[in-house]
This record gives sequence, structure tokens and C-alpha cells, in this order.
Amino acid sequence: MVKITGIEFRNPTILASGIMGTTGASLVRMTNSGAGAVVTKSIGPEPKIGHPNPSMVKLDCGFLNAMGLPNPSYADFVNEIKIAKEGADVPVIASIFGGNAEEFVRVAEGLADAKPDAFELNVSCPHAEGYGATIGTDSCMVEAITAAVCDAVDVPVWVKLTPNVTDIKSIGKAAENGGAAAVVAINTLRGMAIDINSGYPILGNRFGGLSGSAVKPVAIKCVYDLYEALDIPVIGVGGVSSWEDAVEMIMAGASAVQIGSAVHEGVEVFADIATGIEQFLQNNGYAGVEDITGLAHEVI
Ligand code: RRO
Repeated sequence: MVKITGIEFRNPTILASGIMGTTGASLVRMTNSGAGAVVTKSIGPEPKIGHPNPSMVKLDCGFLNAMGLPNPSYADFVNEIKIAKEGADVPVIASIFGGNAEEFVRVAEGLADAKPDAFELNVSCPHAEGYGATIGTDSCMVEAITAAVCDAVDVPVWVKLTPNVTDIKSIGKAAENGGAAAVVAINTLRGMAIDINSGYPILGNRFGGLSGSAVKPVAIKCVYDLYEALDIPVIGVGGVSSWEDAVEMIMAGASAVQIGSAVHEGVEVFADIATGIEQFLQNNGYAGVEDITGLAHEVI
């Protein structure tokens, strides 16, 4: 059991936004597979089809995606969160996006009826002009949006950060100053793949966001830096596919880990990782995840 931002989780594994989070039923399936909490696909103010196909490509080192924030809008999605809340015995977190503070607030208020346990503000999609790609690199906007949503809702607000910046600590500080209860790091790292036979970039959007094992060291460093800079919890995400990866992320400073790309290998990943962490803690005489959160900072 872990408690973060006042919410109790049966284990420190959380389904990351974007994977298996487009319906209430798929969110419930993830909780039945052992996830300690689930985060929805990011939901915005208007229906959005997303970028043209191909919108996802599998690489040796992970996935590149440019889905383009496809979603049915908050008005249509609110019922999916209700279904998830009814069927899930773990916290359900609503990931939301918008182009400005007013849109973020409209989406949060529109979903509040479904009683999500927290909101995760997606200010970090790497390939969505006008949404994450620009917002998440601007500390003033991050602070203003976070403050506006915190004012409008009565549940914890988490802010998901982009690694596509030179100083993630200052963006994390802006989220903290705005009233965020936690930061989540990292969203995907901007990248591209080219088909050498045609010479064309493979993704319909030409570039996208990289996830999976390739980004794990980037995520570890971001979590490490944020843990040092902030007083609020850091939730780690990026390339975690084994309990060893999760322990590494926790030692960097994470209070819990989100799992995204690895879910494509099988939904057992949540139970496997949660059991592995538990056994590691027991074998080494630790009482809980808190005992090893940020441990890497204590080593001289
Ligand atoms: O939908 C997407 O293309 C997407 C989003 Br919203 C995001 O936050 N991160 C990502 O890699 N893709």
C-alpha cells in the first residue's frame, strides 16, 4: 500500500496515460490485471480525430507515436470515467489537456461529475502545436494552468512534464508553485524514424514521441533532478518494463511508477512489477517504497 497526494494505492504501479485508457471497460481491465491505479487517455475540450496514420511505429528500442490527442471530448468521455469508477477498486485519474487555462478548467469541471480521484494535466504532448508542445516548455503557462485547475476542482492535481526542455526543474517548480500535488515525469521524447526505401518519415505527422526502453535513462535523470528540486512527490514514467526498472526509478526519487509501453508486452506487467518490488523491499529489510524513494541521493 502506498499513499501519494492523499490517495491510497494498493501497489505503486499505475497505468500511464495513452495506453488502454480510451474506454471505461479497458481501464477496468487494467485494474483487474493488478494496476494500483489507472490514468485515462488525455481528454480535451472538443472531439479530435488525431494525426493521420501511421500514428505509431515499433522500433528496436521502443515506440514512436504521433496519435495527435484523439479523444471524444469531455462531454462524451465523462460516462467512461463513471464506468471505470464503478468497476475499478483502485483510483482512477483523469488526464486532461487544453489550449489555455480556461479550456483546462472547462474540461476538469466537465469531468468532475464522474468523480475522478485526481486530475493529471497533460502539458507535455510533444507533437501537438497549441497544446502540450508549447505549453509545457513555458513555466508561466504551466503555473497559471495548474493554479486555475487547482482552484476549480477539489481533488489533487498532478502535472505531467515534458523532457523536451533544457531545464525540467524550473517547469516542475512552476507546477509546484501553481499548487500541483505531484508531478509526473516524463511524457515522450521528441523523435523521428525514416523509411530508407522511400525516404519518407514513417509517421503521418513526420515526427512523434519516443517511449519505451530508449527513454528510461532520460526519465531517471529527470526524476532525479525533480526529486532534488521539489517538495511535492514525483511519479516516475518512462521505459519501465521490469521490477528492476521500477526500483531504479524509485531510487531516483519516484513515489510510484507509471507503466505505458510495457503494457503492449502483456497486462501481467502490473502484478509482476508490484510483486518484484515487494520482494525486493522484503529481501533488503525495507518497510515500504518510502524507504527507498530517492535513495540514490543519499549515496556519496
Ligand atoms: O495523443 C498523443 O499523440 C500523445 C499524447 Br496526448 C501525449 O501526451 N504523448 C504522446 O506521446 N502522444
